[in-house]
Amino acid sequence: MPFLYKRSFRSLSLVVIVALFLVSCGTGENPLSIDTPLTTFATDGYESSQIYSLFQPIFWMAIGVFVIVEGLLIWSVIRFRRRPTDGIPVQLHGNLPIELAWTIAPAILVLVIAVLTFRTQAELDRAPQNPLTVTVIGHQWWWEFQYPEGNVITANELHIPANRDVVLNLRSADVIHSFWAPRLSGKTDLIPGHENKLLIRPLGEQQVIVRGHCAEFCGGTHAMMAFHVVVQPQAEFDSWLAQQAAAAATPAGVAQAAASPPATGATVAATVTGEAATGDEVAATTAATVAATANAPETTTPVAEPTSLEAQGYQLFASKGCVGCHAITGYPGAVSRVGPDLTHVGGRQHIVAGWLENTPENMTRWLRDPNEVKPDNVMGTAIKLGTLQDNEIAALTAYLESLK
Ligand code: HEC
Ligand SMILES: [Cu+2]
Repeated sequence: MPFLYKRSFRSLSLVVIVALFLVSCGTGENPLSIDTPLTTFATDGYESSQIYSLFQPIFWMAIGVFVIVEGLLIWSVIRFRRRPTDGIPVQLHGNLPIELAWTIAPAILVLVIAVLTFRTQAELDRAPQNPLTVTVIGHQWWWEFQYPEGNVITANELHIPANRDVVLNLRSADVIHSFWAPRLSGKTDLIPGHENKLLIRPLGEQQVIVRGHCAEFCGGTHAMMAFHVVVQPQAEFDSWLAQQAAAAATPAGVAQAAASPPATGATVAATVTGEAATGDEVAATTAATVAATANAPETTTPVAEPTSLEAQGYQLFASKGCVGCHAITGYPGAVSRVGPDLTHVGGRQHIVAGWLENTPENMTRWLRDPNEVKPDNVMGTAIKLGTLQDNEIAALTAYLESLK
């Protein structure tokens, strides 16, 4: 029976492989697939178009090599196949013309590829003209963007002007990440303790939003470390930057006493603005936050009751320990850089590192149970299913969504 057994095993594995393939092609829940595809074949930037025009000749040369080599192979197999009347074929050793040909032809091809590649590399390494500088800090598993020009810090949504050189200073707060927005440029690593630079120049007149993703495995939820790049005409970019530089509005109805909420955990978390939080700080803050959240006594809530949902959310932002990890400019005590800056979170199109569209439903889902959305994430160490009650989630959502 071993023969029969082998055959049925083989057809079974074939069925399994085909089924796995079909499942993998299926409709996995990936909200990002509705966006512009993450592709190098459509270019929205000078660098990506340079890389694409290097790819094209190399691709066609490779196709030529493939067709010639496989064609000769198939032709020889058929033409020189052994017939029943054939005896032992002529025994050869070496053929100088053929050996010269298959040494020199590839050498010429490799030389051509090298020249084209060096030309493209020189173009990618060109000196920037009047660049905008943005510092990009990779965190497990989200992106921080700092604009020294406008004194602005934001997260997961990089805004840059079109038709202008942009220099990205790439840093990491923890492990190695890689910045990859293929429609704009190739990828470059973010390495702890070292600053890499990436020059990009988006092209076009209209606003475009392109996707990006971390392209270096960086731990548990690397697969959900996405971002978006919003390319805008310079004037629109300028007004965006000015708007981001403004402090967050304090909701109407916040009682006078709440204007200076208790700085829960913020003392531990207070990191120098502009510096990335280190892993140790994250741990320290997490501990502090958990402690602060646990023993935040009722007395820390202000005397007067806040009148609106936003105002309640404003207050909960301190009393629930959010200030231990998040900065909001204009919110007393909210200066920590462990998590994304939330000063204008309501104006972002996505939350949770490009993963969820920024809707009240998704914000609610995130605050109810961060671990359900994104396993292993740092916020999930402090905020778990049940940490926040439904009415608290509603208030926090209203407050955060009001921060345009
Ligand atoms: C232990 C630190 C910590 C605490 C406490 C914390 N967060 Fe977070 N938060 C994070 C981190 C880290 C992220 C990024 C998660 C990711 O995408 O991997 C995040 C993400 C977010 C985001 C999404 C931001 C964006 O643009 O993607 C929101 C909104 C948010 N937190 C709100 C809150 C609120 C409200 C609280 C209080 C109830 C809170 N957080 C408490 C660390 C924390
Ligand atoms: Cu990463």
